[in-house]
Amino acid sequence: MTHPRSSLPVSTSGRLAAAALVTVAGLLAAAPASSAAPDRTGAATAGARVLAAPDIPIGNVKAHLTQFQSIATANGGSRAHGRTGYKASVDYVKARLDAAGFTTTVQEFTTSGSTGYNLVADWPGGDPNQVLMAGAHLDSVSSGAGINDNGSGSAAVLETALAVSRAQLRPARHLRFAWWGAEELGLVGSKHYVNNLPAADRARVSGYINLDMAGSPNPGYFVYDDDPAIEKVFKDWYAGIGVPTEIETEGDGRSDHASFKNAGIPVGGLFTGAGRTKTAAQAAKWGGTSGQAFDRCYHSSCDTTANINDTALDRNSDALAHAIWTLGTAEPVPPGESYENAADVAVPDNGAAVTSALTVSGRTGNAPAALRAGVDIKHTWRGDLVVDLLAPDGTAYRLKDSSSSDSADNVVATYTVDASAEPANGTWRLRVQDVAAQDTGYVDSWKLTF
Ligand code: DTR
Ligand code: CA
Ligand code: ZN
Ligand code: ZN
Repeated sequence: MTHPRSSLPVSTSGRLAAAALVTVAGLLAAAPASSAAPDRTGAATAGARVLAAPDIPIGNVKAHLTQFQSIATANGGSRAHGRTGYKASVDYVKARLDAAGFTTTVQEFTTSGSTGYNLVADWPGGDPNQVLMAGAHLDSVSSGAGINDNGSGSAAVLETALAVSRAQLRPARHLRFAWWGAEELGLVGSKHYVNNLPAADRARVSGYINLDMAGSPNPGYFVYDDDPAIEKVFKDWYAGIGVPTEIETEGDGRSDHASFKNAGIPVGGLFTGAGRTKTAAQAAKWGGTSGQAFDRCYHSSCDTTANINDTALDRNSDALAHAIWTLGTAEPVPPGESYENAADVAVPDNGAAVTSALTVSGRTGNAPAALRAGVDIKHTWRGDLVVDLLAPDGTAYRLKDSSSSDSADNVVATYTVDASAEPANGTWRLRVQDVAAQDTGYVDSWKLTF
């Protein structure tokens, strides 16, 4: 399919000044949103440059669950607030984070006559005025080990934090991870944290991501419908692996993200379902058993390491890492970032079309509505030539038509194309065909400027 050219070529007399080529490792700041409200999430906007997240090894995540199970077994069967099993859980997570280079803080509070503990871990570096947080409640109910609720979320957040350390990530934003106490008593730990965070520090939190029940045995894939930018990062990630998601509708007020939302902080999160029943339509798209609860062991003694769907937990762990890397490292792309191919490609006289390829990577979102295609084709009687830009999916954008009257030499021009329907990343091609006998030439170079 060929799109009509979106605008006349803006011919240039000389070659464009070659814009600096930026490698994948290069990070460039994200253009702040132009909306009235500050873009506190600083979400990756179209054209922002981010680093790709690593895979989170599900084996590592499950090893944390095994630890939580052992802790519960050794401490009277639960990891509930006020029980020794909860503090032992805090000590386990803290020890892993200290060994990985995090700055950890244990915040104490009292509720229901017992001391509670929040664990907060800061990854050194990043903009202290843009703090991206991810958290999970670490406590269980008193009836069981709480492996899905919420060892799953705690383990996913822990392993993502450890992946940040393994990568020695240097994100644009400051990363902070947290494990909350006494969520089951009414979001007590996270409320305590937010209420005791000075207002200036609260304003520095650009987003909070919550995982509570991330590995339900009969899983659904629910994304919190709160902050649009965080929601989009998760929905796009799941769409990328071909897994449909639903909006989490029962979540409002039901977990620790509510403590942050009530303070005006953008929130998001993931959930695989609790005691509600999976419908037939949901089973059709997600698998599992319709008419059965997403987690039959919700708040029960059978919420053990046997009560986990590995695929769901793996996906949510990877999705969380993707969100942390995407939202944490997104930096703006200065105007004029270009990708160039200067290899000569001969254009056969009155013959088959030839192409020259450019690979774009490390960008997020779609190409801009004003993507600039600069071409330099050496060819006598340029009227012989038809020139198209091919998007990674093969969609053709006509840049230049042939002309029986254009006898001038060479095509040195910059065309502006509305490529906003095309993902930025991928292999773009310039396609050139000589459609009239006599006169020959070659593609000297071409570039795309985002
Ligand atoms: N309140 C959480 C479990 C829970 C139930 N519904 C939602 C929705 C979104 C997140 C969590 C939940 C608990 O029992 O810990
Ligand atoms: Ca994984
Ligand atoms: Zn619970
Ligand atoms: Zn929970």
